[in-house]
Amino acid sequence: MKQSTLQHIFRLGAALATLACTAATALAQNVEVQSAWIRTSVQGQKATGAFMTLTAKDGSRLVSAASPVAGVVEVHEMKMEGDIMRMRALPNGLDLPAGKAVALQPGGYHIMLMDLKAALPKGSTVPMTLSFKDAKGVESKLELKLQVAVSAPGGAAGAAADMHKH
Ligand SMILES: [Cu+2]
Repeated sequence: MKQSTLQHIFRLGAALATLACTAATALAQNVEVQSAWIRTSVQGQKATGAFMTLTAKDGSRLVSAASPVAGVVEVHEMKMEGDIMRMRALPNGLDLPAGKAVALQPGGYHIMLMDLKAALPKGSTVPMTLSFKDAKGVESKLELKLQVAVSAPGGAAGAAADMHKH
């Protein structure tokens, strides 16, 4: 009897530790962002793209993005339809399987910024908020500062492309 009570306490302790751990993860961010950048735009240009590699430890979904520099921000995919490269907004967001690096890069998934309010000069930074939803429907946000660049910094796009070879 005494033994089983002890076990019970141990189990409860373990359950509490798990809970505490989950909460810490949510606060510390489940999703890691690497090689983030946004393409430069000139005065009068209405749209540009933001690119990065996202890795969700526990699996998640990028459901939306927002930035003060653009009136509309959407998560897009780009793919060939016949000879034509087309892009479209992902209606359910971008799936981030647990532990898998998902590359957003020119020619593939990207974050589309439209209705740009000003030119984005090279070397400046752009704030962006990413919104994620995990498998349980719990939402979390991530604030980023994206480097404005002409192309992917440090050959990061090449590395990301290698990871996606099948
Ligand atoms: Cu697009």
